[in-house]
Amino acid sequence: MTGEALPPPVSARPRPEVVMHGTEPEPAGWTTWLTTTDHKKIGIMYLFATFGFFILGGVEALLMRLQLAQASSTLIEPTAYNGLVSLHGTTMIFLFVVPVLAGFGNYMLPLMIGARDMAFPRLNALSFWLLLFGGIAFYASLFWSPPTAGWTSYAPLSDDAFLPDGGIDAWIFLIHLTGLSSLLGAINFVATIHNMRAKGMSWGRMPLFVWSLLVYSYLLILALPAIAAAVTMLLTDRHFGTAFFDVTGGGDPLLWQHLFWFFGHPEVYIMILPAFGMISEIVPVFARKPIFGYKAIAASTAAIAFLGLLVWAHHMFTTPTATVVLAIFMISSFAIAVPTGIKIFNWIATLWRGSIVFKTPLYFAAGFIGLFLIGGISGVILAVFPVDWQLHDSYFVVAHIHYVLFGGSVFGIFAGLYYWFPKMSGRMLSEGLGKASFWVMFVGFNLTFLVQHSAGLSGMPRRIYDYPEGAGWEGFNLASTIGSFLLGIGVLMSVVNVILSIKKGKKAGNDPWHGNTLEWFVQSPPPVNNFDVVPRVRSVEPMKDIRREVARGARQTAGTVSQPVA
Ligand code: HEM
Ligand SMILES: [Cu+2]
Repeated sequence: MTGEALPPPVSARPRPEVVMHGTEPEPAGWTTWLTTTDHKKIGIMYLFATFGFFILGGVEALLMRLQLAQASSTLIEPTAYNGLVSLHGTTMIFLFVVPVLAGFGNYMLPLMIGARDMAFPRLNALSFWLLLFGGIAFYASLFWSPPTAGWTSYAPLSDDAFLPDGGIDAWIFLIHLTGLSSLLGAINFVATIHNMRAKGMSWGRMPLFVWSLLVYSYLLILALPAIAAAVTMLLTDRHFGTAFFDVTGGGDPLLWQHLFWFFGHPEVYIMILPAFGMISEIVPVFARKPIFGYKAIAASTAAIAFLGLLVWAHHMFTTPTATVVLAIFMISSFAIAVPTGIKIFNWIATLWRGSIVFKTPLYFAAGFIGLFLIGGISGVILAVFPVDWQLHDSYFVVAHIHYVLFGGSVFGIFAGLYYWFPKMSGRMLSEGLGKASFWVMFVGFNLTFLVQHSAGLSGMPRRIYDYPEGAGWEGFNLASTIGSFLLGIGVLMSVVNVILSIKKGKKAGNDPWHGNTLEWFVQSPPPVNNFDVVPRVRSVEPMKDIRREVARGARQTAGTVSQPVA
């Protein structure tokens, strides 16, 4: 060491502190996980359970891709393929993307708004257990007969006249249980955000991830009743003699499609808005600049949600519908591109001329922006109803959903994972392995799904287990299957990264990224009560204020600060 004087310790300044006496010691052991109402433990359980389902859904996808690698393949039976499509789509949506976002929300929300827990901690635990039991009930059907009507379970195929076995019933059970889980979780998020923000955190100072969670929650509350009603009607059609969807009894299968998509389209925004929120947190931190257009991003989140409730029939362009109605749904779908474009513009403007710090969370965030943009553009193309007449139920649609759901939501989720893992575990994920995982995923993803646009344009229908030689689809499918395994390897590299880093990773400290929001104020991992002292919020970037204040007080450059440790 040279002879330079040590800077005065940060804790030298007296700070007000709440000191508690006679608190119960924290219980330990695995049973605490079963009985916990701590939002952080519940969040961790959400993350582990949903990533488990992600792996299952991924294995199902790879099995389908193996079958489709070559024409006239006989690897997988047709009914088994139908089961795989249905399990895969349902798992990815209801057991992975929607609940994994709830998992991040659970963990981060109270920390980001300066609260000590969610508004209803026990209800929060119930949400998690309902989700887990929904997943278990659904997968139990594998021992009898899995559902085979796709993730949309269209009537009349899903009615008892065509699929009398229990698979559809297991699917209905899953929708009920996970739906209740999401609904209770959403009510909890809304109550927490409305009532439990730190002093000074007005609506205009709320982190953008929190804004997105609020809108996600309202959308769930508005959309879930439609599908809950639909699956209940399907249940009574199947078992109790009603005929809501049965033409022979005076019902109408189109009613299913309306109810399903009145839920289903908002569901895609439920799956993407919180990912948008994560990107809006990550991009400014790694661009070392304030977010460009905070208000526009928050407002566009609400605008997308509102418009998202008005476009459901763009999934029904091929049903008999008056042209004027088709035109209305086409135009309302186009309109969503405006607030979405605003967000993309603002993220790019935030990066523009920033002093960019190239870390893995930013890689995934940048990947997200590019891939989601492609998915958004193919979405606008499909919203032109005469184009949809041509491309409906083709691989073009499969490419589109995967660009928005995987390239969008899942890349966003990985960005969030790399960004917040240090807070949750106290350890850094390996940057080398993280970046390698990103590149393998990025290349694998595009190889898998870019060519599917072409397969769809040359006529390959979706949900087929087999295709003839000479249809001209062999090259696309082989490339896609190779890509999917690359993608699988890329995902696995991140899984390995988590396993290696959770115990052995580099110590993270409280604020490894120099974050803007309050979660970086507490220790990593945070103590049970989160905050001994809740800081007063004076701007959208309270941590920047705190660092500046400490630097001023201690007359030194801003270092990592923390709440006082007892
Ligand atoms: C390893 C990555 C993945 C691969 C290789 C993959 C592959 C596939 C394949 C082969 C299909 C069947 C297409 C058809 O026959 O119509 C499919 C359908 C689907 N996938 Fe994926 N997928 C992956 C990840 C995801 C993710 C992350 C999501 C959602 C977040 C997702 C959502 C869906 C949905 C909703 C369907 C439609 C299911 C249905 O038609 O009922 N996939 N995927
Ligand atoms: Cu839609």
